[in-house]
Amino acid sequence: MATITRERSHEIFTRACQLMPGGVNSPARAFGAVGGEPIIMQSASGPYITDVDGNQYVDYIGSWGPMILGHSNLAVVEAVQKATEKGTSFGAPTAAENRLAELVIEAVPSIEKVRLVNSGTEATMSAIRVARGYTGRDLVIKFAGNYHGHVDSLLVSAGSAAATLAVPNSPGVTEGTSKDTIVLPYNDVDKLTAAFAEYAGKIACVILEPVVGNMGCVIPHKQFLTALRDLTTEHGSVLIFDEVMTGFRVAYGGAQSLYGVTPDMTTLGKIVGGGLPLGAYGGRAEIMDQVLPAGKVFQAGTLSGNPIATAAGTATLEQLKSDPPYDRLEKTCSRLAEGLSAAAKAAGLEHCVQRVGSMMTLFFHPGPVNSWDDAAKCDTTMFGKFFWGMMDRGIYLPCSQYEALFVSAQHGDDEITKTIASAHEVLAQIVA
Ligand code: KE4
Repeated sequence: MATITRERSHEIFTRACQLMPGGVNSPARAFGAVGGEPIIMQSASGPYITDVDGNQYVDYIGSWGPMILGHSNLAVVEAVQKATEKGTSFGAPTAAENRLAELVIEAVPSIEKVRLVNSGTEATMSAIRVARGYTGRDLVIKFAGNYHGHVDSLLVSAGSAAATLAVPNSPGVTEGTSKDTIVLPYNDVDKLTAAFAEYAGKIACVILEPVVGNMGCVIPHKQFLTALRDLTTEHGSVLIFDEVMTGFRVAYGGAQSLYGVTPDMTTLGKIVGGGLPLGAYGGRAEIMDQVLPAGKVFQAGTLSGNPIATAAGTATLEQLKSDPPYDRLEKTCSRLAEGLSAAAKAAGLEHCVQRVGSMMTLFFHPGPVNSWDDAAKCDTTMFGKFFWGMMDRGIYLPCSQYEALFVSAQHGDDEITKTIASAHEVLAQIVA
């Protein structure tokens, strides 16, 4: 195996640490969970990403989800170029926003009206405010190991980077903000039922990842989704599916169309923006008509519905709609899941692989992983060794046991074969 050198990356990262906290603009990419330095990337195409030292990797992060079509998708690049030539931001309504809104409303069962914003965090923060405004209630239920962006009231036992940093409540989140948030175990119907009994009439909304990506890939039990829908309906609370990661990922209509459970509101991000800064939240018209200026719930944004971001999102959704990659992804990803499991089995390692469509996780835990309590027992040291062994063989996995990996429509047989072969080599070496 040729030795990979990363001098240029080290140089740039050293400088970055003098300029930006931890040298990064988001902790998830800081490699905190796997040790070592993050690698400075410079370009990406199809299933590949290339670092500043010229090393190429099969990319399973895909910008943490948006790149389902693969990097530098021609139609997306051309749409962005064309839009840019007309100007980059107007701060005025455009027909392009109508087009993206139509695609979202047509695709997502729960959405009758939608508001475009600039990130998944903005989408979830806004959806909670609207749910509180619509119900006149304060309390929010979320689930341990679920991450919904850096919303103050939800940074309580968040998953993703916060979970990795083992910081249940981020400094700076006040008691006042977190006192209205109830944190329950995912997939626990009894605890959910008990919470509704205890706080009857006070719960504004329940927000969850309908397939969790932020404690690794954790799959909802059917009875959990049914209980969520029944209890929120019975108690007049708003059910919010945070589909920032699962939207257009696990199915074109998201997890709600895959499982046939329709929430009252949905938040979107990542794929809906085609890799540019764009999020969205939507739901039943009677709820969304509470949003200013139709209603009184305030929410605003200078760059909301930005013409370049909407161009990238529209080009992405139009491709997913006209040539859905989901059957192909199902075949590619089941082969990858089986291959990773076979490699861990051959090395005699306790493990399980959990997958929904083209998002999956190899857990170093005997499984099943149904909640944060299970996920917290994973062998994260083993994951760190696995991560770097794969990295040095040109396979770029998510840099935490508590992140899902993503496969794009551009990942072909060669990439999957190389990944599985590398996993066999790396895990055999670790246990030798
Ligand atoms: P953004 O604000 O990062 O666009 O979206 C927040 C968010 C909301 N909901 C879910 C289910 C999410 O997964 C996310 C963001 N996901 C992380 C990765 N697990 C983004 C990576 C990062 O923070 O750098």
